Amino acid sequence: MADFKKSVVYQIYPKSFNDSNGDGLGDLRGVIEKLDYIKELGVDYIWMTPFFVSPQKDNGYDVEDYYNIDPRYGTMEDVEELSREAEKRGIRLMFDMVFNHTSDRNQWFQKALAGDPKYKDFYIFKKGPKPGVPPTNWESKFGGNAWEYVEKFDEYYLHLFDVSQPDLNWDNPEVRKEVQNVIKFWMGKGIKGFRFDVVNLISKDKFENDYEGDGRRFYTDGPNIHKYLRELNEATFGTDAEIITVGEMSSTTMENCYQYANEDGKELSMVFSFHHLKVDFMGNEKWVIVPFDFQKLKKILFDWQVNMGKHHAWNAVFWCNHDQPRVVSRFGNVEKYWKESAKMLGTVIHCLRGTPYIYQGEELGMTNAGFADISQYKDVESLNHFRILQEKGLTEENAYQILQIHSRDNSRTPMQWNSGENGGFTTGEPWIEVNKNCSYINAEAELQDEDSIFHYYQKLIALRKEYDVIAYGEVKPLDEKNPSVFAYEREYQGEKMLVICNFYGKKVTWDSEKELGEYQCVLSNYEVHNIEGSRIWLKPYEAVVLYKK
Ligand code: TEU
Repeated sequence: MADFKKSVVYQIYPKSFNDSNGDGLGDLRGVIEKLDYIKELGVDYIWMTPFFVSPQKDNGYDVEDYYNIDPRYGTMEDVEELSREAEKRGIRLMFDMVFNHTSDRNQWFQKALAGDPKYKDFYIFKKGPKPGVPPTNWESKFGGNAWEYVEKFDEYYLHLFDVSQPDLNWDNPEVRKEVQNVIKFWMGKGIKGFRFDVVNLISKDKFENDYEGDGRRFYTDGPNIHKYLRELNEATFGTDAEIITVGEMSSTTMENCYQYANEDGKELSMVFSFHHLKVDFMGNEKWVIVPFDFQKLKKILFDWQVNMGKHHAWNAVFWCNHDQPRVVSRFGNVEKYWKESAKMLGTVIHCLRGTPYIYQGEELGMTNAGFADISQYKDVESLNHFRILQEKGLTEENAYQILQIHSRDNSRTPMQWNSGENGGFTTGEPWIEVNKNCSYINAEAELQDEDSIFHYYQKLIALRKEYDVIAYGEVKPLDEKNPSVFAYEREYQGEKMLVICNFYGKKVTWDSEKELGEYQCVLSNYEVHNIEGSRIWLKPYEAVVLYKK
């Protein structure tokens, strides 16, 4: 069985990774060219975000054809070569399956719109209560009402995301069969990992107005969700013990995740949850500026760590992905302690209980784009909210300030390979601007520097392989209320690990309940440590990993 507890996953957003043909868009051959770089880092899996045929309204999360490759990314031969070349380097691929919705260009939806009843039932069409009023007041995750009117039927279809992403009707067994066929097809190509996009939204409950929220309580972790996941598991990936799976769980609960990612293996191997990344939101509202709440961050991460452990369920652990701002800009300090804080943040995540995910460029300490002109933004969610914020009365300047912090484009700027033109990403015109700081934040420079963030991530990954306590140990939060220190203990069969991290730029002393001299320091972002007895003097953003057997 694939030991996903000892594994680390590297996420590639192909559009922004490496362009092999100079058209300004990253592609599959570009990924093949960089496999040695990824191998050097030491990861086990590459999660590839969608590169299937798509009109690219949501950069591939709007799938037109699940069985073919978008020519902008390459060909089926390229996928096969990528898989072979990765395998040679001991790396496996994880493909991204978007099954909550399709693109409106998908032939199923086209047939539905043409009036074919079989395919109309693949989607969620409903009448409104009266003319001009949609079936419910639910909000789309990308802004606006979640229903689109189709005059021909005098009905609306549901789209929890963009209007071009109609939701599939999972209550229809034929939809579930079609989805199974897609997975079987990719299993047939030897793919050993799958990520399921917003998969906890597939079982919709009552179609009622939500007067307290945006509707999510009616479609999140819905009534048949566990049944549908078990069925999918049994019919497809569950037949191959080598396959690992991860479900993206939007606004989920821990109780549901105990089942989604239980070690009994009946549903998925692990889950992404996002509560710890809403600590700079106001409730569920992302389009505001509030400082991040460190106490909340710790509380959420520790609650999940401890409880998922108790219930024998497994987390994916992560700070970054293609929907999140860059973590060093978000929780670190780019101006003064860029390197120290990037390494500290990596330490906090990689020593936790769970499978760590690294998003391309995180291992270099890449930072937010900070775009200041709307023409630089490409993301559908950002473009919608730029308009919506101003409709709500905010000034253009305020709207920019919010986008600069929260836009998904912050993480979608091209990978910074070197200090040359376009950071070495393309010889053409990049589809989205390259961050100017590629002059000093880039892979070439970091590969040459022993003290770089890249080499630190390499050590974090190696540490997980070397010490069973990281992969299999229990987690005990330490000094939970401390205003600046993030500390925890791991324990497994007599092995102990202490992870002590200063989350801020001020020096701080930290007192342990243990004699620290008995431990050996196995990793830190500083060379010298100040430890005496049970006390440690932490420098700005210092992280230390101590070990004892
Ligand atoms: O993301 C789901 C998701 O919940 C986020 O898009 C989130 O709603 C948004 O960032 C809130 O601000 C997945 C994919 O990761 C994302 O890229 C897709 O756009 C989305 O699903 C639709 O497929």
